Amino acid sequence: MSHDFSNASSPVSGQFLLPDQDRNGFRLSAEQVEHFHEFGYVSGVRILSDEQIELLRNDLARFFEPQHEGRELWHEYHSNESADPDRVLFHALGAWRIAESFHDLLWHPRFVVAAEQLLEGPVRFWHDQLFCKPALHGGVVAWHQDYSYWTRTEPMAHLTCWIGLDDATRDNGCLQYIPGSHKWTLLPITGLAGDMNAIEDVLSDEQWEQFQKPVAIELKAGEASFHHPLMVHGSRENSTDQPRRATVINAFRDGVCSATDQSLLDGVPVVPPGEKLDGQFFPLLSESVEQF
Ligand SMILES: O=C(O)CCC(=O)C(=O)O
Repeated sequence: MSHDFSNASSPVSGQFLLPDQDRNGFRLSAEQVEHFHEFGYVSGVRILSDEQIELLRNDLARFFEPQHEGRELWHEYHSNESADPDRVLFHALGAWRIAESFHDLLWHPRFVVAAEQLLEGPVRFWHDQLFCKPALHGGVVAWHQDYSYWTRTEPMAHLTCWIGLDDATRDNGCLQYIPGSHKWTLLPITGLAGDMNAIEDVLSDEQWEQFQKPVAIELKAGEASFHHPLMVHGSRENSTDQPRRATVINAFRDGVCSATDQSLLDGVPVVPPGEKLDGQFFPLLSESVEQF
């Protein structure tokens, strides 16, 4: 059995920690928080140093090898989530269990401090995701709202933090948002890979109008974009000669509960409906609950 880093509910190395006195320096400005509430996202937030990007990229490279150590620990692993071999979307959940770097990243104070502000409370881990598009034949991520995949947890008090491991540009398929769509109601699931525009079938006329004005979130490697669980987002193909790799942290405010009698993620024991999510698979990322 491989080493499972989910047994550690705090960082195991010093690679992603920063001196305590710096914590306040990582706070988002009032304007950034206001932007998040008004438009549903805040982007261009620096999280990783060059050394940290390199650590994560090295571990990520291992995950692409079919026989890699720890492969039985993934909650989900799709070497290509699309059905088209010429449009590849690597998508996997559970990297934090397999590599020290992806585990310790979750407690990165630059992420945690911003997440506490946006969630207005202590932050707990939900799950991580890798979204990688290879050079030349990288596939799309279809327009979707994250919470449409998460209704098995409630109340909705969730947050997504997308962190680039490469520069993300319009050309290589950066994230795109429909600003203000976080104020829409919950839409049904219409797919994550393959047909980028499948969501169009479920939009009202008013939503369709707004849908015509996406914004492209171009970021430098190591920068992040945070978005609301109802934000409609997606990304286009990568036809450039460089990969577009990203890691995503999904979190929620402490207190979110299970809303299902099924396992929440492959390999995770059932949490009965109504019971708070905590323990091995949903660690607290904030220093304490009492600080709030
Ligand atoms: O990486 C992408 O292009 C899409 C990411 C995404 O859908 C998400 O973070 O929820």
